[in-house]
Amino acid sequence: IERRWSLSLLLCHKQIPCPVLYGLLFLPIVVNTWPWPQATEAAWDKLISSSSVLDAVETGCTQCEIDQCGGSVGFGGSPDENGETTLDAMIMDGGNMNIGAVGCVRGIKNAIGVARRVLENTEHTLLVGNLAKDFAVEMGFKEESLSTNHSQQMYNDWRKSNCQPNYRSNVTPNPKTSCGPYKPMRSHVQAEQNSRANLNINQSNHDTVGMISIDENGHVAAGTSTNGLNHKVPGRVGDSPIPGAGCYADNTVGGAVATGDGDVMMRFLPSFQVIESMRHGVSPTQAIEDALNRILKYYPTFNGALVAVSKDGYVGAACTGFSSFHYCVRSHSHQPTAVFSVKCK
Ligand code: SD4
Repeated sequence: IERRWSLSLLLCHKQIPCPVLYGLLFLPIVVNTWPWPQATEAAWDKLISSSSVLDAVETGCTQCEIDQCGGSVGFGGSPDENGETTLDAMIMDGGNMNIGAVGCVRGIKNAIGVARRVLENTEHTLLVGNLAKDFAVEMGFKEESLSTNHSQQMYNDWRKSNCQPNYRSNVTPNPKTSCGPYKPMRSHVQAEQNSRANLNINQSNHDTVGMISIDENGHVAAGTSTNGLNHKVPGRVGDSPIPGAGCYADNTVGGAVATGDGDVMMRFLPSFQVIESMRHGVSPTQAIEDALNRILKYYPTFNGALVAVSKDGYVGAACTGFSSFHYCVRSHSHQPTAVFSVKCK
């Protein structure tokens, strides 16, 4: 992709402004986090058949929810402290800056579908928990258990290992050795800044599908779907349904999506930062590196990755804390879907 960028720079000519040329070369395009090309292909097929970037993102993320991509998208993954799987998802229209999102939704498999209904059928942005489920049922989605034998087994194993690791701090009994129920400690002890390093958060236990789709006219949509973090505290909502954290889209700039330690990322809104840097002319890769560096100043052991696409279809990615990060690109010049890899800092 970097090579194509330089090539197209060479081809730019006074009579053909560069953005138009890049657009001709790269658009339409679908990009997503992690090596899940079946989701990319599903989104691409939808984009070509419907010309709708929102339909493409919804279809691609739905494919991952069905396939339980990486075990961390869709039903049957990341059981919380009670053994329940809950889902976060968001979809954003970069043409009108409309967003639909659901957080900690229970009992509905197609979280991105419900997010789309929040976008299309309400004036709201984010619905959560049981009441998001009620909304989904009202919209025609089926209520069903999100647990599987596998998620039940993960939960049983975690209980057997004294509920380790977990996300509690400053509680009694000691969360590093005991299961709950917990109560707050009387005297508050400042948690170590890098204590998240002990939580075993890594590539294998948290991957979000984040997807960006841009049509040939430069209409941008972005979306996310995830079941969050293993053994999260019940009620936890991650970065994925938070605008500017999990994803962001703006037709005048492009799209960005994030994956990684969402509790940290949602404190920084990295997807928003990336779009704003790109708005000022920074390349997608540099914009992502800047956003990750800002987080690393406060959380040196943080892990996360972003992939971003400019409105002309120029793709960049960067990551930290994992060994490498893979992402998928589908366009007329990447068929079938190409899986790219970047080494992390
Ligand atoms: C979260 N960011 O809920 C999500 C999970 C994830 O890779 O994996 N991201 O924190």
